[in-house]
Amino acid sequence: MARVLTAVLAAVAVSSAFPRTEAVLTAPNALDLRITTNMTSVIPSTLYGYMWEDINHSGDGGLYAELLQNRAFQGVLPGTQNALNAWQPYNGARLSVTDKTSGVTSALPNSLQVQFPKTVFGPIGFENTGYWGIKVQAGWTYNGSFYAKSDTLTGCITASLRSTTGTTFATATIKGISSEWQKFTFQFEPKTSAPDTNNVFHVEVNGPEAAGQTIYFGMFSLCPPTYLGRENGMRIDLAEALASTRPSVWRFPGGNNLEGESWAERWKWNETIGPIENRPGRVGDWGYPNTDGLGLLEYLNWAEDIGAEPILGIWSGTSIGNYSDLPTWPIVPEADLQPYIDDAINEIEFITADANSSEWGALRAKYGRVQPYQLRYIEVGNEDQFQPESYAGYRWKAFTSAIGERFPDLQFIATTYPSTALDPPYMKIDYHQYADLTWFENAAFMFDNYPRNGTQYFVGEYAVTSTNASDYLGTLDTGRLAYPSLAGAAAEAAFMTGMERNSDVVFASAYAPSLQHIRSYSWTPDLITYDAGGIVRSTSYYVQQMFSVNRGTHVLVTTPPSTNDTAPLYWVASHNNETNLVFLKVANTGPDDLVAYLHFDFNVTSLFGTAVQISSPVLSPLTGQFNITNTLEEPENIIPASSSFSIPYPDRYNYTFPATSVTILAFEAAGIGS
Ligand SMILES: *[C@@H]1O[C@H](CO)[C@@H](O)[C@H](O)[C@H]1NC(C)=O
Ligand SMILES: *[C@@H]1O[C@H](CO)[C@@H](O)[C@H](O)[C@H]1NC(C)=O
Ligand SMILES: *[C@@H]1O[C@H](CO)[C@@H](O)[C@H](O)[C@H]1NC(C)=O
Ligand SMILES: *[C@@H]1O[C@H](CO)[C@@H](O)[C@H](O)[C@H]1NC(C)=O
Ligand SMILES: *[C@@H]1O[C@H](CO)[C@@H](O)[C@H](O)[C@H]1NC(C)=O
Ligand SMILES: *[C@@H]1O[C@H](CO)[C@@H](O)[C@H](O)[C@H]1NC(C)=O
Ligand SMILES: *[C@@H]1O[C@H](CO)[C@@H](O)[C@H](O)[C@H]1NC(C)=O
Ligand SMILES: *[C@@H]1O[C@H](CO)[C@@H](O)[C@H](O)[C@H]1NC(C)=O
Ligand SMILES: *[C@@H]1O[C@H](CO)[C@@H](O)[C@H](O)[C@H]1NC(C)=O
Ligand SMILES: *[C@@H]1O[C@H](CO)[C@@H](O)[C@H](O)[C@H]1NC(C)=O
Ligand SMILES: *[C@@H]1O[C@H](CO)[C@@H](O)[C@H](O)[C@H]1NC(C)=O
Ligand SMILES: CC(=O)N[C@H]1CO[C@H](CO)[C@@H](O)[C@@H]1O
Repeated sequence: MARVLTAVLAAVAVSSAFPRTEAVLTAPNALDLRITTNMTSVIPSTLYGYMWEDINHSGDGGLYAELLQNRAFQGVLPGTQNALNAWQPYNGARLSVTDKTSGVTSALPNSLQVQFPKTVFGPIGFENTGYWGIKVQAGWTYNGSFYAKSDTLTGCITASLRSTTGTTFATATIKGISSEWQKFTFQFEPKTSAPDTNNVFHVEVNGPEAAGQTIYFGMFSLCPPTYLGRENGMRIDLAEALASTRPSVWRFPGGNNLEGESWAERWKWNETIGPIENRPGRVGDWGYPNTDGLGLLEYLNWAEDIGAEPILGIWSGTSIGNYSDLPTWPIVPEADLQPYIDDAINEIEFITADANSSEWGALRAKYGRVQPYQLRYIEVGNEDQFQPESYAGYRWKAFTSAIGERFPDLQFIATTYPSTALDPPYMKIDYHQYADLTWFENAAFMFDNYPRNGTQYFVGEYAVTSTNASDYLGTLDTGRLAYPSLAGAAAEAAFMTGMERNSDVVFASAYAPSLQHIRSYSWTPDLITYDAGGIVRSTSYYVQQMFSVNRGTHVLVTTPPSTNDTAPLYWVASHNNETNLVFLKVANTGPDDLVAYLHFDFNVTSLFGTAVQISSPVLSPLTGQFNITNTLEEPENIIPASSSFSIPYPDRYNYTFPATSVTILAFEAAGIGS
């Protein structure tokens, strides 16, 4: 079919400040769009959510509330300068990381050795610079702790929160140090907020008393109030931002960060549980050590707290170490796979087994969680299309058959390309896509003709990454986006209308990655960007939130259906049978305002409808306003605007969708689904 509708789909002048071209003004027609009462698929409750791994300090230095970087000297080489990352001496103390004295626990062999010169004037000590700063907030209670020992020094230690220019916000005195490791705890309650994040955690002793002596320190922690007050919990602003999109799936723990650089460095669930002193941490896949303070139970609790269902990734026998050496990437041979399968079975048992009848369930109870967690989905590996032969050859079968035999109610998600046949056939597949805008717009229809044969998609990672189709994973110079743009978010929304319309085939989705620390990142763009002090929600964030929060239970048929021919308008209509709300979600990815004459096969029963929308306040393609982004400096360039509009006729309404916008209309209706 030719692009018939494009001819009749054009802009209508609306009273707005938007400048427009003559070509647009001469095309007066609009789209006639009927929303019918016919329902197609039931929308699964799992449709929208997140993919999670510790990347760009999304975990350590991000969602995990811990404020001290390199708090326990995990994943570093003793004696090196790098091992002192984020630590600095104060007034001439000599710092080094050592494993020559016994560590706090066997999991944490490294300690901070602090040596004082023979002659010292004034206080002396060291500081931690946090994750590129520390937020000091009046009214917050900061829980602090560290381990210390010294063979000779018995005087008191002063810990404080202070600015880099010497203002002290809170202080605590620690007494009773001895030659054995002891844990010291304290609290900071600053009375004033610091004006910026140029603050440090400062530790000092009396110089003349300490002169010539040595103290060892280990496992520091400084924790502000957390989301829902959970101990060892989440940073409140980031947690609230994610929670307020009401995600319903949480895929974790990776991603490449599940796989490890080598087999030995893979994410090991059993080393992320229990007291933080028992967690060795690991060299993560994204350029920095992981503390694993954010471990299996923290993730499961978090998912439960925000009402998201976990999708648990299990290690499937490959690591990414020799990425560039493809296809000689190391793979566990079939004969050696059993221990890794057993490990996954133990992990699932730890999560789901009764506390009284299972060794692993009992361990979970010991760590504070008696009740088993809900778990339905197991994802076998990550992006195994890079090793399809062994995945199809034996890995998929080995994991799914052994785990399936033990846990018959679990559903498995495969991670090869959809074109790879697997034995047994996969019924769910994780599909990833990072691409330019045009790809996402075209892909708004990719699921429309997918066979309804029981196989379902999890669109487990996706984002518009670039304005440049031929270099969508390139650098910022070649079109890679630093932050999600308005145009990119509109293209993602176009794609999401296709996912929702076909949510009998697409049972879940996850934008990725979620978070980046602006001072240390590698993958752009991300949904939320932050520094030690604040966060910025991106245009893509708002699209995720708008789509997720405004959820129907059933897809409604529209005529014409959203197709290539109606581009650049993309839409999906749905009905929620609990609230009787009808939703119309529309992306306009084009440079012109477009009108739709809406007709309803039902009666709108509310006098008012509501609209939530992101669009550009100023429309100027020449200056690239479609590329407009929210940044830490300008976090509110694009924020959703809500409005209500009266619906004078129960069965029709005209609505103008602005250029490069995403809009969700909602109104109450009678006579659907009865
Ligand atoms: C709605 O469903 C009825 C009954 O199945 C069918 O006759 C009609 O063509 C459908 N309308 C649309 C717009 O799909
Ligand atoms: C801080 O410590 C207090 C007292 O021990 C405790 O009640 C509270 O839960 C802790 N807060 C966090 C976020 O761990
Ligand atoms: C990568 O390859 C090199 C040599 O080719 C090998 O020494 C190394 O162990 C490999 N790394 C991993 C993680 O397998
Ligand atoms: C975790 O399990 C692995 C086996 O997969 C084992 O080698 C390792 O020792 C265990 N670690 C701990 C701390 O129990
Ligand atoms: C587990 O056993 C304890 C006593 O040992 C009992 O109080 C508790 O009810 C049991 N829990 C379950 C879930 O069976
Ligand atoms: C939509 O149009 C684009 C560009 O013409 C094409 O590549 C794509 O296959 C079309 N999609 C569908 C579902 O027809
Ligand atoms: C469903 O169809 C797709 C596409 O042809 C195919 O890849 C998949 O294996 C099919 N699923 C089943 C269960 O036959
Ligand atoms: C709404 O639809 C769902 C899915 O079909 C169904 O399970 C539920 O019972 C319906 N609720 C009402 C109030 O009709
Ligand atoms: C809408 O309301 C009118 C007037 O009350 C009524 O005649 C008509 O049947 C209703 N239509 C539907 C689809 O319920
Ligand atoms: C967005 O920016 C890219 C790269 O600077 C440019 O090629 C493109 O034309 C811009 N798009 C719009 C709509 O301004
Ligand atoms: C929508 O606009 C068209 C064209 O201006 C007009 O004929 C129609 O009455 C309008 N419909 C409503 C519900 O305002
Ligand atoms: C790929 C990668 O590791 N990117 C950056 C993530 O953050 C670290 C700093 O902790 C950077 O060094 C990496 O380049």
